[in-house]
Amino acid sequence: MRIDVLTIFPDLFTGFLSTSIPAIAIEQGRISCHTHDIRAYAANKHRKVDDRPFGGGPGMVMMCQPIFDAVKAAESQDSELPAVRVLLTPQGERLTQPRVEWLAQQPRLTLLCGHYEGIDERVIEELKPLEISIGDYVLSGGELGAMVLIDAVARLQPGVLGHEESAAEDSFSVRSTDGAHLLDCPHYTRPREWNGREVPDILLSGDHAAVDRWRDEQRITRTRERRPDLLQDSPLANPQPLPAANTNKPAAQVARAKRSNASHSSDGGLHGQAAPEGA
Ligand code: 9D3
Repeated sequence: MRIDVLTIFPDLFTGFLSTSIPAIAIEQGRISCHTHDIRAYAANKHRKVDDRPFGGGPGMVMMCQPIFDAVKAAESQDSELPAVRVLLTPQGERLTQPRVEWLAQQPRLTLLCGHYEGIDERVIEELKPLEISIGDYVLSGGELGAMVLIDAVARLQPGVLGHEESAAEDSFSVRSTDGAHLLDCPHYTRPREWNGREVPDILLSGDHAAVDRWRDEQRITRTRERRPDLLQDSPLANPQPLPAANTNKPAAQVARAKRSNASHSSDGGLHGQAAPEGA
């Protein structure tokens, strides 16, 4: 997959693209990533890419011409590869894992990062990008959104994750037998006791089937407590009896096992921190 990023802050991408999963995907040749400085396409000699909004109001608006020319210049490279254009914008469709999976299968992405108050609507109409938001909070520009998207698609390219190849096929989380997305179970490593806290006995039992049942139960109860929206129509939303989840055996016998850690808080995983008003 080829990715072109159009931004007025190309430097933001250098550390990101040379680190961790994106760097591995690039080194393996699974993706290539090319940043383009929109400012380099400004037709005026002051390299101005924004102007005051018609109709008045605060802030500046990104001009059509530099953006359009930057997209055309980027896509004229390797032009046999058809590009899916993506505009990162708070007005966009919320990015979800099914959308990430679709994007990860495209041969080429052109990611357009806005800044300032926004982009002149006419160049959006002309380029017809898919408009994507990464969540309901205010960023100062689209660059972090582009990095989120690149990271999410890079790790889905075949061979990028050294382990658990199934992660590339499935989803952002484990799925129960009825298809509901579940949050992950808690994880532990050495030492067996730390700061007076012990690893749950079941994980030290050597009984792999019992461990699998315990992890399923943890996934289900955590999802109920923290993200009930993920269960919406699933029978797992019903607290009892616990379905057998990914096994054919009842999870009930381990459901009330001793809990020596704080993974069953009733505050939505906030660890005692109250959510701000209106959250
Ligand atoms: C406070 C400014 N807002 C006035 C109502 C509008 C606004 C303009 C530009 C808000 C944010 C931005 C810049 N954000 C992005 O370009 C962006 C973004 C985001 O802010 N949140 C979530 N996802 C994304 S993707 C791109």
